Amino acid sequence: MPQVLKIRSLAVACTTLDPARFPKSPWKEIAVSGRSNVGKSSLLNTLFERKNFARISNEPGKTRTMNFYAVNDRFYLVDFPGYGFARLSAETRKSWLRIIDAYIEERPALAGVVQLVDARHAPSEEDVERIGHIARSERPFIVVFTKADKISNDDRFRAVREFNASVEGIARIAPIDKRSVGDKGAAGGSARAAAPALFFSAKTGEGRETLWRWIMERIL
Ligand SMILES: Nc1nc2c(ncn2[C@@H]2O[C@H](COP(=O)(O)OP(=O)(O)O)[C@@H](O)[C@H]2O)c(=O)[nH]1
Ligand SMILES: [Mg+2]
Repeated sequence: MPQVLKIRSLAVACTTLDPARFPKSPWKEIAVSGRSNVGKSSLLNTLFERKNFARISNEPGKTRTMNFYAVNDRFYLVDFPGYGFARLSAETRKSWLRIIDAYIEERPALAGVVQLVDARHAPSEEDVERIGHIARSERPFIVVFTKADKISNDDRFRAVREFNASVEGIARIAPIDKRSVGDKGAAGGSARAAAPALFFSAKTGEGRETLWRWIMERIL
């Protein structure tokens, strides 16, 4: 099993929404998707062990481009614009989604998608829409419940249950590390088809190693 990644080099390779300017290198890419304020920048900084590499902000909607982060001169983590930001015009939102959806469907280098949802809340309509699109694309994906330090263990059962209820018929998840949620958290029956999920905290570092492991398996 791949080991947790040691970050030797980290660079912003490209920030753009123009597909013509996406990197031309043959490196694989892992995309990170989630609504504004879900904790995407905090998660990236935790993965990178940097205080403020990806920008953390209380003002949602800051990330307006796709940011390609070159890791160890070997692969890219691709930071999508956060969605669900009310102040965005319908026009802007539509054009973002067109670009992101095309990227998910067509980008040869894309090796997996990390979809973030807030552990405290049921997925939003837009979360469900995004997850549906990712699932239909048949890309490997993982669901990461963010801000896990803010919920109790019992609430983890609820989060997984509620998530699966919200995406029923579209996708299904089962926690990777059953120890963190107990056996009840894992879907029984046709568990083979379930996408992996994990709980993550930028505060405690929970989930960091498991997420790196999943990423490394995709890019090897
Ligand atoms: N308690 C806690 N707060 C978090 C965590 N991750 C993010 N936050 C807070 O949630 C807010 C939004 O985080 P940010 O990373 O900027 O979200 P983004 O808009 O998705 O990039 C900030 O106030 C963060 O401090 C976490 O794991 N635990
Ligand atoms: Mg951000």
